[in-house]
Amino acid sequence: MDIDSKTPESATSVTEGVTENKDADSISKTMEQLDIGEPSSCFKRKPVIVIVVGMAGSGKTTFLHRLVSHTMSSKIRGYVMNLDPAVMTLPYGANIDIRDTVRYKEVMKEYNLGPNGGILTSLNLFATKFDEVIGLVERRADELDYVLVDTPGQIEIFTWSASGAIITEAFASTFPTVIAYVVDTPRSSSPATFMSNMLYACSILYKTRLPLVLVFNKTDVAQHDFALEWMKDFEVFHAALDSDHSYTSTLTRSLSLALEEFYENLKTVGVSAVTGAGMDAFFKTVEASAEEYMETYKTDLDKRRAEKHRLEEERRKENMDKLLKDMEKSRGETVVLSTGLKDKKDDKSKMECDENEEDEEEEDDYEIFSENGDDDDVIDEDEDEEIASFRF
Ligand SMILES: Nc1nc2c(ncn2[C@@H]2O[C@H](COP(=O)(O)OP(=O)(O)OP(=O)(O)O)[C@@H](O)[C@H]2O)c(=O)[nH]1
Ligand SMILES: [Mg+2]
Repeated sequence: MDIDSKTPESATSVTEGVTENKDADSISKTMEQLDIGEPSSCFKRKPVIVIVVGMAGSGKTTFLHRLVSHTMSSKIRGYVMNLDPAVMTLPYGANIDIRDTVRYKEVMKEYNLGPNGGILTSLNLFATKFDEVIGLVERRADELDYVLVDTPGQIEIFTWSASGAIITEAFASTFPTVIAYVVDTPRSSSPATFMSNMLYACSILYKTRLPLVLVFNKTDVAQHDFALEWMKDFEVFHAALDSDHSYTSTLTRSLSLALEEFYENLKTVGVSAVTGAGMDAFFKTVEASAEEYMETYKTDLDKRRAEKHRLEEERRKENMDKLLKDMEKSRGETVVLSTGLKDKKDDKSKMECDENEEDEEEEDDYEIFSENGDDDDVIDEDEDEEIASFRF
């Protein structure tokens, strides 16, 4: 499965979908092998990665289209990535499109999955190759200001899946990374919907630990001033809830108090993906967030990595000490290794092969294998076990 990278102009065609990892087990194995825990030795300040997330229909794709147009007209150097395998048509040309690598419908058929399972598995398959994507961006880093990333409509598929976490961390460990959380402003005008949206945004901040910009979209339909007021002054928010005395309303009131600190550190911007209003303000906010990333988040990320590295090192040392102690105890003693009959032939030839090689190297270090203690040449096929003994 190779990752296709294209110029935006040529990016509208979809090539044959390839899903080489046919076995679901191999997906999880490859995921484990994907190493994103190590500190990146070549962290770059540019490009800034902007991951666009938001509830289904909030306008992510339209917003991305608008961002692409804006970058082109303002001579900002952008690179566009689509991570939504289920989108039918894209209004912008993506440089990297998940649909060129994984065919969502075929994945659904092959693994017998529903639509959400299909999107998740497609993303998993793509995540296994994400080091290649990072490599592509790294090679172009000097020519780029921003990498704009569109995500699947079902927000939780990206924000709560292992592959979403892998992709986000892979970006964040190589470049300054900012999350743009798109809010459907007209649909958030009721306090309860607004609260659920804010709780989701908060959970994303909590999970990714990356700078988050709240993008109030569709301001051509409804201005976002009410939201800013609700965030600034909880009494105004409570007043909006006054007529409602249900349990949800009481809970919403309490939650608004709990979210005060979240609101305080949050950057917001009002935009309209349709009219193009607020684009300059958005890029300014992203720049400020990238600065914040370098000052706060990067340091935190490095600290977390260093701590993880230290713990791993400690555990490795502990295990090594244990092993050395065990070896001291068993020095000079003989242990018995037994294997099943089905491995007998292969093991025998492997042992002989190993023996020859080791004989050539250092004969004094250890003495090796004497099968069944005496007769090396005879192989008894009826035996249940073969026994080899060796000495430390
Ligand atoms: N009036 C108005 N409509 C918008 C705006 N942005 C998006 N829309 C409309 O909102 C609908 C959803 O837009 P999309 O861009 O597909 O939203 P999305 O978040 O990518 O959707 P999914 O990927 O399916 O979750 C479309 O009908 C858009 O035309 C906006 O700024 N103003
Ligand atoms: Mg979309």
